[in-house]
Amino acid sequence: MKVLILGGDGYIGWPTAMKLSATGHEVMAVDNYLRRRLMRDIDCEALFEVPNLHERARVWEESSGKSVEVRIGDLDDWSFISSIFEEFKPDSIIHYAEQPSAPYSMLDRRAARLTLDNNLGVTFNVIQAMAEYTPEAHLVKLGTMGEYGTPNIDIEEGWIEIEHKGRSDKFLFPRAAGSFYHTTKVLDTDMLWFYVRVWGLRVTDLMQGPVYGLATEESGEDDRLYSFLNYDEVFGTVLNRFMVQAVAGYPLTVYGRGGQTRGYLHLKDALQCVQLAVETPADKGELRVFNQFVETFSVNDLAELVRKSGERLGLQVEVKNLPNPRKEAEEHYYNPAHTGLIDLGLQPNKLTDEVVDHMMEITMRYRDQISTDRIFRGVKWKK
Ligand code: USQ
Repeated sequence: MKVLILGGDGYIGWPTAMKLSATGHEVMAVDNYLRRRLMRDIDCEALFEVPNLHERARVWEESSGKSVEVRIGDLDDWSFISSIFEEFKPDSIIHYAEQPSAPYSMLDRRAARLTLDNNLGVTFNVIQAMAEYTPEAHLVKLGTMGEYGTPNIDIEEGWIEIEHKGRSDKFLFPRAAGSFYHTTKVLDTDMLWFYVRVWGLRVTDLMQGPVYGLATEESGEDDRLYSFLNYDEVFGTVLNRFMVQAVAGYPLTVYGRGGQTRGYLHLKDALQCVQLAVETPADKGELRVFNQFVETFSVNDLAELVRKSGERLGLQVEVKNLPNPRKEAEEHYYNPAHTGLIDLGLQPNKLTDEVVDHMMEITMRYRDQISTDRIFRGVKWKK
């Protein structure tokens, strides 16, 4: 298949490009380096330097013999995105090209506006380009479990049957996002659903939980092929942050009471899920939704896993409850369905002690590069 990866330089984008090219797909990766620029702008650089996308593609080709075509440009610009679709004519489009950080979207008005313009603008352009150049293609769009929030009922896989006054119908499961970033993903879903209804597009919307991990089968131990490892408060996700904190001897930053529960998955499983979605496309006129995670943990559970791993590796790990800078439930019911991807063949990699220890060992290699003043800056949700 010809697979177009939008946001191909990102934390999941680059590993996806390697994985799908290794599998034999013809891959083009497109990015405008937005994440790199934002990381630089707000002084949140990743733990180690990551070569640019052209360079990564060269290293990958040398090590695997597989090629990834690279294009750099802004997908919010119609002349650029339309030229990409016209040239490459993808069978499948994976859309990761969004500002991915909840705290970034809550920094200030400018950051919120950038998140809104970029995320909605690119999704809109992708829809228009698909309709114009590749109406039979399948769009795999990265959404987030955070679209649902933490309702006091079981979360279904995208859709819910509602019976009301003796009649029933199927609706998108109610959404209640917890940050402005998550809200842009809700708006994406609504926009996609509209164009699926009126233009009959094929779309899979992946509700993904927080991802952890770095090495994949394709990167092996070659750090030139690793993703960004962000440990700062804005771009780092919680488990990656805790591991770096443990290695740096910085008390683990549990926000509030630490009962916040989410569905997590290893980067390798995120790749499996996306590959399964690409290889078994949604039907024409279908908005297919999968809840993409493997197991649920509270923040306290994760802190405890990292603390114990630290003990095994000879590190003294302290855990500290900080006043929560976010507005979120700290104790809540959480039971989301997640059978769709398992039914397609997902083989989950669980967060075992060995997996935590391996990630901690990788992190320890870069101990001298950790700058602890990046770890906490207190981006507040409340005005
Ligand atoms: N948390 C802490 N301490 C920290 C960092 C986070 O207690 O130092 C807590 C947060 O308050 C939250 C949970 O850990 O309750 C997860 O936070 P996170 O920063 O790992 O994840 P989040 O902001 O929700 O965003 C990440 C990705 C985003 C993706 C989302 C999936 O950055 O792109 O959409 O995970 S989900 O959380 O399911 O919406």
